[in-house]
Amino acid sequence: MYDFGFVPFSEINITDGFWQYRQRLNADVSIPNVYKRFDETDRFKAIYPMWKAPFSKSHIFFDSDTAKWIEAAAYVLAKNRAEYPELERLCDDIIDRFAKRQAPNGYLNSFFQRYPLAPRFRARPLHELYCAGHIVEAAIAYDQATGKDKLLKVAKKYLDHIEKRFIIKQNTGFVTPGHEEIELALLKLFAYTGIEKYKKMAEHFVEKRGTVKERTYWNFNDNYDQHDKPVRELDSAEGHCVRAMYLYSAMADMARLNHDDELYVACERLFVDACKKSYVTGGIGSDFNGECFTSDYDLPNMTAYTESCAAIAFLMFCRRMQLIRNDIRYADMIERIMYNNLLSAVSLDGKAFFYENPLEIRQAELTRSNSVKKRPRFPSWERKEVFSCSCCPPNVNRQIASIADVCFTENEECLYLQQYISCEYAGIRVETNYPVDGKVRISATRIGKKLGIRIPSWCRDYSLVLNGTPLDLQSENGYIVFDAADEILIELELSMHPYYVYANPQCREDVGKVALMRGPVVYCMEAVDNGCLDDLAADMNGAFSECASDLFKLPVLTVKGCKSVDERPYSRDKFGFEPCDLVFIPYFGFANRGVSDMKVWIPHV
Ligand code: FUB
Ligand code: ZN
Repeated sequence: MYDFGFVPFSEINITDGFWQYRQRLNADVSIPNVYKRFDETDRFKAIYPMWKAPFSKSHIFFDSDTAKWIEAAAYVLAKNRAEYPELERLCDDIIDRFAKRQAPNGYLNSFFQRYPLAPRFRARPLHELYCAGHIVEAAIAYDQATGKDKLLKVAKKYLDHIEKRFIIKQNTGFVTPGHEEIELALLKLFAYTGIEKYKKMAEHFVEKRGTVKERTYWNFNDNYDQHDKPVRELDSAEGHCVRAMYLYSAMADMARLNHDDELYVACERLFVDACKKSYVTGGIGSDFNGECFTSDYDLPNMTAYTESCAAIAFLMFCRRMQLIRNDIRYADMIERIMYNNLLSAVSLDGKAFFYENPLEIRQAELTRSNSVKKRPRFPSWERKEVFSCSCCPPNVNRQIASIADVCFTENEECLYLQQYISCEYAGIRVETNYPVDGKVRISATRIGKKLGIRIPSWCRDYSLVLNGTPLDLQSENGYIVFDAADEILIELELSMHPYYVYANPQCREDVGKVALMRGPVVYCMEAVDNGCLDDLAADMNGAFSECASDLFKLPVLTVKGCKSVDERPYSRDKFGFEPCDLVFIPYFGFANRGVSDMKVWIPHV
């Protein structure tokens, strides 16, 4: 426990394969495109004082969008600085604006500074500390990538001001932020600088939470922003999902840094509960109202909220948990998120984003009621390049740019390979086309410790060859550990045969249905390939066939299924079906060929 080191993406070279392609698309298309959309929507002008850009729009969390964009760009620069001078120029320009905008006392928030009479740090729901946290994260990333510390100086000065107002003088209108984020950012800054003060500030914000009566939103319960009880007493994942997961991430970091069992146990409880509230795609947040968790196993498909930021935040929490204990559940959840909800958030051309990631689209639902007012609310069925609340696009950008953060964890005895991405790190070379196929070649050159490899929980069938000799080894708690004192070559093959998964019977909408998966990737059916989806069912004994797809970069699956051809609504006899072929595509690729009905969970015979 507690002895795992974080292996940052900056020390790992992604050399090939699925994620190299995704990272290129992110750096070459997505990040520049998000910049353009943010520029058009005044996010960068908003940093100027009013006299310089009098008609520009402004918003309480524009600064967080901008900071996340800088962070994403910095991650690209960290690996390929020479190739992206324009990204660096754009970052420098925005950073200069932030530096000029900062008040002499250190305060920095473009929205509040536009309105000199707007009271600062008076209203808990207004995201000032949330924006500050994102500026801190961006500052660390940019300093690390370029050695330029202008934003870091700005961030530190702002934190001095925050410390003075919230901790020393305590003259603010609230004690803890209405939207968590600054806590994990402070801990990151502590890790980066070693300056104890930042850890203390993080601990202050985390431990005070739920111990003082604070003004909250009039229309939400106190658990909406996790201040209904002290964090150590939290026993279920509640409220706004992004807020919750950012808080849990900070709690996990604190537990690790302080070897704090009580806090870890609270985090573990929250992890277990969040899993019961998570979709097969790794998405969380079943309800649009409050972007919140609901109850265990309440996972509606068409109205799933599953905000992209929430899945990313869940991944962030799991990544921190696996630094405390090498438990396969954390790595499994990371993998579930990274190949499903994370990737569905961005279009295959890299330009557009989903805020919500539904698991079913049925356009006829819109006309079920004659009354426009009574129609249920559905997520958008098309990705968009920008949103008025555009938190998700730069979050997706920064997560993809730093995806190699999830590859390894290590302690003194063992280096664990957690996710299969073609890469090199400290004497280890991983070569794979995963998840296109399941072959992984891992060579280790005297790494000076053991090497553990993860056998994902979805995998029931794998083969192993060590230095040319086939081995029949069972994984222990999901890992196989090798002595790597000498040079070793491991050839692992995970079976990529497609398989069906069932939902817990308490997932009411999925009773009698299955979802198709191949490796870690969830598949779905779209009407554009299958026609009307309502009368189709999976034949559990049917064969599968695969066809490579340049669009999805993963195979399209054709599965033997069946189609109901009976028009009667009911019958005393079982309904008959005719055999047919069902076409499945990777879930992350849905809605890339126009709006189409779509299903992840399908009935089966
Ligand atoms: O409030 C800031 C961000 O916008 C949240 O994290 C998202 O859920 C969205 O509400
Ligand atoms: Zn978001």
